[in-house]
Amino acid sequence: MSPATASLPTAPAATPRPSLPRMRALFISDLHLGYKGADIRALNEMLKACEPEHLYLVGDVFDGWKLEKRWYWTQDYCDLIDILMSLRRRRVPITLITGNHDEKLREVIPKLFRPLILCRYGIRIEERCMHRTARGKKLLVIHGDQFDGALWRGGSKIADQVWGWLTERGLIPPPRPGRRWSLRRAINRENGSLNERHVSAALRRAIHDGADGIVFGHSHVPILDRREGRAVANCGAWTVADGGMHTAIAETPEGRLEMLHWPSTPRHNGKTAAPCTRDEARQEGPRSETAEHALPAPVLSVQDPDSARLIRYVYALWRPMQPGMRNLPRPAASPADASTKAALRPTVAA
Ligand SMILES: [Mn+2]
Repeated sequence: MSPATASLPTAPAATPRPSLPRMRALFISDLHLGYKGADIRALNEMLKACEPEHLYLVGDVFDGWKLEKRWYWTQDYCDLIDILMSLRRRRVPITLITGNHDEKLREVIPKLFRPLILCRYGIRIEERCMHRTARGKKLLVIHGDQFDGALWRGGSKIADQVWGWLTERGLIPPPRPGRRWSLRRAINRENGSLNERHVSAALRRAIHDGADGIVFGHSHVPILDRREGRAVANCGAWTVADGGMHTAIAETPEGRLEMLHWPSTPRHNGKTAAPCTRDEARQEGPRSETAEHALPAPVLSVQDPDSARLIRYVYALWRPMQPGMRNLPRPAASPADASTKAALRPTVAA
């Protein structure tokens, strides 16, 4: 199984959308909604350009670690939820696999809401699932944080917080213009075997579970390989991309796995979407409570009233401890649904 590359546009914003291959299933992971380095605009462009028969979101869809510290939501996120809702209306099954950054979805109370989310929004939430390909092969779909050692699992959240604090304040300058310091790159440089160990652990899990292959994410390092007769696929990520490319894994109607590449969103200054640079951090000023209130909240809107409800559910799950900008979107036509509000209220206590 050799990784095939989808047609690559040079500038997605300016050129007509490329035609992606028809796909039976699309696997994307590590969207990290709530993290400023998430390039959801590029993801939206790709999702609009393809028509998967089944969509798998393979973990870390929401960056709860960031959201619970400071609520951050953009129009691109709203558009993404609208796209998911439109897929649901076209009866495309959506499976959301939980990851370590949205681990709250694995807790007891959110688990109780899974049937409601499935029934109302068409999104099935699971820790892992088995996808059956057109050739009848079983693919284990799992985020992959389960393969981390206990020590790394405990340390990664602290490392993430320290790293986020430093980068968002622009305290760590990029080593040279146009190239940011990357935790992943540093890990790869310092410990090239870390990723290999992750892949080996994934393969062992696939063998253990009697699967013919495994699709995962978590490390943000895209892989499509065949090991010991089994498919091993890492979807990559939709955060700041090395080389300006995001990736996804697709299953063709014939049951073959392919890696899709999609360019990251070019910014007006030519850079790719990224966390705050030093200058931007300075412009935004200190993140005190008063500063948050002084900023005009961006006006967000969604097309589908269900999208607004779903986003309120996400807000209820990761309601930040500090009061801040609570920019929740309004549906284009906004029928306030009192019954939904009542249904969502219990999760606030979670
Ligand atoms: Mn992860």
